[in-house]
Amino acid sequence: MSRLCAMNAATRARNLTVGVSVRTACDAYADFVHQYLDSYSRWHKDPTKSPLLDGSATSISGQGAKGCSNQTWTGIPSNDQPVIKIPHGQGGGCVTSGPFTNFTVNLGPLVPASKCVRPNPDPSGLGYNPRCLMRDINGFTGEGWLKDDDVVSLLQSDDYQTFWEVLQGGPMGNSFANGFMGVHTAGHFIIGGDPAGDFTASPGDPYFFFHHSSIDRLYWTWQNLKPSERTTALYGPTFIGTPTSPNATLNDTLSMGAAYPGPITIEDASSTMGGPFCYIYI
Ligand SMILES: [Cu+2]
Repeated sequence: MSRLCAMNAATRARNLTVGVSVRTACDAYADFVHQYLDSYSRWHKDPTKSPLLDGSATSISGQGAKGCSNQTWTGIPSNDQPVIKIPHGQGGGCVTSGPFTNFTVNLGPLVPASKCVRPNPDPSGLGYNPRCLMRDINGFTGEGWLKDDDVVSLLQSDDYQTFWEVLQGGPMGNSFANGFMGVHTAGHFIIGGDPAGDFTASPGDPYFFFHHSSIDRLYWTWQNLKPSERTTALYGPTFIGTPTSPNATLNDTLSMGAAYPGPITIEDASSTMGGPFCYIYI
C-alpha cells in the first residue's frame, strides 16, 4: 500500500463513510479499514501485531525507533498532574517502516505526552513546526481498558451520561479517578508519542481517524440497541470539561471548519441516517 492509499483510507475514516460503503468499495484499503474497526480487543495486548500498525507496506506504519529514553512514563491526564502513568514502550522515536516513514507532522505540540518533541514556535501550537511522526506503541492501555469486557461494559451503559463517563474515563471534572481510563483515552494512548499523545494535535497522526471511527461505531452500536431513546440522547456542557458552561441542546450548532460545509445542529450530527449523513456500520 502506498502512502496515498493509506491516506485515502484515513480520509474515508475521517469522512465517516465507513460501514456499508467500505464493504461495497471492494478495494484493499477499504477492507483494511473495516478490519481495524472491529479489532480493539483482537490486538490490545500488542497493537504492533495488528495489520494496521505492524509497519508493513499495507499498514499505516508501526512502532517508532527507540527514543526518548530518559522518559519512563507518560502521565494521564498530563505529565504535570499524572493520575495514571503509562510505562514507556519499545519506541518513542520516529517511525521507521511502512508508508508514513519520512512523513512530516507540521502542527503542535501543545500538550505533548512526549518530552522529546520540539516545542511549537507559537504558544497556540499552530505555528509551523515540521518534524517526524513519533510513536511509542504499547499494550498497557489496551490490556487495561480495550478488552472485550471493557467494550461490553461500555455498551451496557443505561443512559448517555453513563455511556459518556465510561467512554471518557469517569465523571466530567473528575476523569481518570480510581485509575480508570476508558475506551476513548486508552485507544489514543496505545500509540502515544507525537502527535498522537497530544490531546490537541492528535489528528496529525493518521491513526486518529481509525480510532475515532471505531469510537463512532461504538456510539452507533449503543444508540441502536434502543434507537428511539438513544439516537438523540444528550448530556453535558457546551465546552468539554467545563461544567460551568451552559448545557448543550439538540438545537445548538457545531462549526466544523474545513471538515464540514457549514454549521450542523447537534440533533442532525447525532444520527448517522436522520440528518445529512447517510451511513451505517455492519
Ligand atoms: Cu479522541
